[in-house]
Amino acid sequence: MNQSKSQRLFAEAQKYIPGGVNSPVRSFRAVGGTPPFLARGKGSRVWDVDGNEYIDFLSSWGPLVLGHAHSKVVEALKKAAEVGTSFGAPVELEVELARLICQAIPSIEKVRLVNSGTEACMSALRLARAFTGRSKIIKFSGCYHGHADGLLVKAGSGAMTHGIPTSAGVPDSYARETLVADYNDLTSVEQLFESHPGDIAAVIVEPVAGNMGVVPPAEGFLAGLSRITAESGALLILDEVITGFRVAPGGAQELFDLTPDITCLGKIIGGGLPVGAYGGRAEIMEMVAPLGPMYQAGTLSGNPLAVTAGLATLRELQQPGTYERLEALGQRLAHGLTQAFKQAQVPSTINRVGSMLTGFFTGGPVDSLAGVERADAAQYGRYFHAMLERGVYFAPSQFEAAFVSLAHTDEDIDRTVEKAAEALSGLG
Ligand code: KE4
Repeated sequence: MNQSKSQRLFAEAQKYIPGGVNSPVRSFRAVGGTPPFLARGKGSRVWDVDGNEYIDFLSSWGPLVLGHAHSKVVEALKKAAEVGTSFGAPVELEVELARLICQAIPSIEKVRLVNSGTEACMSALRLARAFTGRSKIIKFSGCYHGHADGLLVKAGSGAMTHGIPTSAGVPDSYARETLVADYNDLTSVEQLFESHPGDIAAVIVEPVAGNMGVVPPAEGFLAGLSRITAESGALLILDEVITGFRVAPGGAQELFDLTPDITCLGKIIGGGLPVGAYGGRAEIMEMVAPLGPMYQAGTLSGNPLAVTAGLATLRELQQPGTYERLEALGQRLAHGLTQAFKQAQVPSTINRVGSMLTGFFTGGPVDSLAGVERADAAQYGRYFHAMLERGVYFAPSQFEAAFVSLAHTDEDIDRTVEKAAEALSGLG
């Protein structure tokens, strides 16, 4: 595969940008090789600067549920840009997007737009601490909620129940306020509540884990978190940055019949432009400045261009049949890949919820971080490159999700499965 222009650009990029990328996972460190510099996308396809074409399942890590350069999104953006890009003053579009989110997700009575999923989760945790007056939060190992200091934390050794930083520059004092439980393990949550009575402000969770690869919630896990938080006066925060408007019109909370106290959103609600959001019950959201004492702000929050792309995307998703189509495409891909792995006699587990899925290179079940860690990440890397060379772009890490969009066709899926069978047979 000719990558000469990408290789030249990657060398040039590394002169000016740390690692040559503006987000670490794009660097291909997890799978090796040179990341193709992409030049354009349309529908289910992307092309790199060397002219190589790919069926794209990275989907910009989730936002492009309509596919690339959807005509409705592009046309709306062109019109919006002609009347200005940002005002730093309220505009009608912000009200329309906020109303659409509140109508789609009943647990959200009021919502604040921000610029990223990180900002949404960071603000939600500050809000939970402001509302409860408590300082500790619980997150789950293997879940990711953006790069705010207090969330770059992993479980301390057995004896310690408080977290330790996973990143340089995060003070131990910040990490100590974060407790880490095991995903799909309610006992680990109950133990933390027992060891920190009355001090836990919130539990934040990906209702379908996407950041260790896709790990669905075990039966009763999410309902158990609702019960435990309600009984203890802590808040339940669902991080639906990936699952919001992805797995159902009302997100994972509709799929699993949950009523969280706060929901974080991102990705799809921006349609490929920078939008995040956090929202919840009115009595909680009324803590947020300028109404209440919890401060949060942003120059470009609710930016007219970003909101335009988000509105165009969500309105398209409201067409009848879209979620049935996403489910059918996701099922077709998971089924085909399962057959391909079986035929090649490669141990695998395909985890899927709707149009988000991961093929783990390990026998199943993969229902916890321990299960994920059994996966052969090196073999995944070889498979990833074998697929890239065959014109299929999956996530450049075993521990991420692949996304199907409404732009993918049955032919795209069948071609992908055919290429997977070829790639797997040659893995050795
Ligand atoms: P952003 O700040 O990247 O917009 O959102 C952070 C975030 C929050 N919550 C969840 C569940 C997320 O998945 C993310 C971001 N996801 C990663 C990859 N899964 C984005 C890719 C990247 O970091 O470049």
